[in-house]
Amino acid sequence: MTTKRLVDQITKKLKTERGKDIKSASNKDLYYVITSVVNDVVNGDWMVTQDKYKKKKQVYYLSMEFLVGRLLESNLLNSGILERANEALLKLGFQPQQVYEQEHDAGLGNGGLGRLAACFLDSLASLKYPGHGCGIRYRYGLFEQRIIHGHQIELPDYWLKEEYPWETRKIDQAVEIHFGGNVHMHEKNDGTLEFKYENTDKVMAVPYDIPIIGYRNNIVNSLRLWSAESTEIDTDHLTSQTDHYYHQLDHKHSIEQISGFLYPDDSHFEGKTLRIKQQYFLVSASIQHIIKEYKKNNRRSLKYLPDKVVIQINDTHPSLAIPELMRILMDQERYGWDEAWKITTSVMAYTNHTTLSEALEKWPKGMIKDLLPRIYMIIDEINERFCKGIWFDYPELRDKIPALAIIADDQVHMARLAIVGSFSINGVARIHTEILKKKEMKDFYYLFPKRFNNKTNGITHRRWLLQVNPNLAKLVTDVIGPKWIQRPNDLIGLLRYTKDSSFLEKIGQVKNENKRILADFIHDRTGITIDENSIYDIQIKRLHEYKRQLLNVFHILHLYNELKDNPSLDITPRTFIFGAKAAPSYHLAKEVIKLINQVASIVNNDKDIRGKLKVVFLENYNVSLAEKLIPAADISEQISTASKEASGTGNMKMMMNGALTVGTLDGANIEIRDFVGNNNIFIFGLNADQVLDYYQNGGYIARDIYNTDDRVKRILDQLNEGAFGSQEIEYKDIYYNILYHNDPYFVLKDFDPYLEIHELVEQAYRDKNAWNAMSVTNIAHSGKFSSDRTIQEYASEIWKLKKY
Ligand code: 26W
Repeated sequence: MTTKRLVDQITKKLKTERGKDIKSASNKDLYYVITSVVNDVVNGDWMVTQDKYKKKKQVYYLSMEFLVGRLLESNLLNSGILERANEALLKLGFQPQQVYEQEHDAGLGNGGLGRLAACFLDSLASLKYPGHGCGIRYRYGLFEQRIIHGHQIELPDYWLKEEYPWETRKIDQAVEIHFGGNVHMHEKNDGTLEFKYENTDKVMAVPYDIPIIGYRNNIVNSLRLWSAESTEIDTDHLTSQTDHYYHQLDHKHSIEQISGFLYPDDSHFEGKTLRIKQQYFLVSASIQHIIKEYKKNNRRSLKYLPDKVVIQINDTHPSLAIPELMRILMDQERYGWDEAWKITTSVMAYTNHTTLSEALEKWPKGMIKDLLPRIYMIIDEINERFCKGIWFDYPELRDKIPALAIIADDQVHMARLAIVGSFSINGVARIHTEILKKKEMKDFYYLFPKRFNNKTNGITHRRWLLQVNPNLAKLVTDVIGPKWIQRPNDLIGLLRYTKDSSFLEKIGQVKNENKRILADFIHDRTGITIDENSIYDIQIKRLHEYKRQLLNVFHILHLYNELKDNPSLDITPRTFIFGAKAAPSYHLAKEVIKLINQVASIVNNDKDIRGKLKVVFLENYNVSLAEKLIPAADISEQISTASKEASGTGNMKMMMNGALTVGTLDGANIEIRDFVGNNNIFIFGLNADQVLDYYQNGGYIARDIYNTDDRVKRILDQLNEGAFGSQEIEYKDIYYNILYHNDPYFVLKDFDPYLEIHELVEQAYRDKNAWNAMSVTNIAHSGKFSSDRTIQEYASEIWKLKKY
């Protein structure tokens, strides 16, 4: 499509679809009109793709979260019309970015796990794999964060307030989901058992499909999001009484709640009934859909389902897919247990994303029994057979049965269910998978060694480099040509330019330009002026104790104290930028947010500091904000307590944009280090073995560090006493957590090595040429962290999928 044609189409659609001419049109009008242009381009390909997939093996990625963010710009990019759309908009007198920003982020995820699912969809389509996402169409996404007097306030994120132009409601494909009721067992004449469900609550799952556009390949996959609606009003029982009418409205309301909102906590498991309803709702709707599709496209029996279908379970949240498929195979399709089990365990594959024990899902068994009686029976049977199997076949593990049983201590352990019911179990970075095999899931690894495998996470380089950093992408293409876009590993060709000072200078210029743009944005948003020549030191991720934003704050406070003691100290100016949401009920995390904001207001306004330090907390961190920050990062803070961060993916995004990592040997940082080498990354602190050893054998006493390191004592006392001249700055909970709960995340232990590594950062930054060479080295190796590589591995090693 030429620019001129686009201009014509836009003007025409403005008239026919918005009733506007170009003079009266707003940015919002342009947003809707361009979306409609994309949909026109894409819809034909969508039909053709789905039709061509019919006979192929398909993967269904089941996930409670898909954090897709905005879609217009990436859809334009992938359909190959971004440049011309930009030109057309400019011609018509509009700023493209202002138009794209009209789209409300689809914030249907908490963080890493949800964004990973979105990157995977992009790679699946771009690599022409027949794959679909299945999720929930929450009416409210992750809360919108406001900072008021330094405190986090949560506002509902009603992202569907205005029409969402990417979705299509498919009412004809709605399915029914049953909750509660009772199960009756009958023996049939042939001696087989039949299960009948009575008095269940019925809920309708209505699918909304979103196109997932491959990169310039005419492939369009689907993301199917289910919405809960009540079934037809029950006219049999209608009376004239108004209370009955109210009762029905109440009932309708409670059903719609199932897809009402996304749970905003990704750190502490909470056994809420509504949450398990959401999980079963997703799972039952998706499995019903998958079986219908299979039957429509294949003439063979469900015995051959594993030849055509593979289901990836994104963490344990959708692991009821296992008993649900068993239920359908046995109760509806009349398979016996053994055959049903064989089919199920050849279809299901499970990815683990966390080893934090407080995040593991364990449902009270009474809850599952009441809400999903038949599913409970099936889990119970899976458990019985599994435990019996251990008893007879692995006598050496008999003692461990209580620790392996799916149902134990009146709880259903979802990770154990997922392991037992899947043919593949994968972690998301090398060290994480090793910890699963050697520690968290040791006995399961002993039982099922072949099932365990690693798939190191990745990110889509299309969104996270091509789209968000067009100047860097162009510079890269200027020197190594455009092939890296299809084959991100080719970025390695940049290594040849690490000594080319004119190229390095250009790299520096691109970064500086991105930093200037971010400085303007920060000034607009917060009123804070930042020094464009300062080091932009960025930590953006959910707020968790283990991610140790607190360690970063201690470093800032230390620099502040030093500058207060000696205002003429010569340090390279630094800008510390944070973005982080805390789970609404996570008290300590919210204290840290308050602390960052308080430190910001003190440091930024202290004349003694002479602008050498600035601290910025940007509210409402989300995908769109990440897109603005990442291209401007000099330093990427990846400082989790070693062993705690399963992988991390922000580390990959920032590296791909030329930032240097300050990090612990945790998650994918280790693999980044292996590729770029120790000279191109700043590694510090305890490693995972040391941390795990302390947890197991003790030997760490935080108070000793407080007593011997004056810098630490000073900072902690400042927190305890409210030493910054304001009553409000009292952080006793943080203080007590460190000194009385013995600093569970080793902030004090890693404090000194962290300061040391930051001194190296500062020295390194003084040599711009050397810095830019390190930056290029990071970009050059970042291709290995493209989610195309990850998806390629899932497809060939787990899914056994063929490209279309
Ligand atoms: C309490 C409910 C709950 C528990 C855990 C909700 C969500 C979770 C997720 C598993 C947390 C999560 O997002 N984990 C992150 O997954 C990323 C993608 O694999 C990794 O890169 C991160 O290291 C990991 O923290």
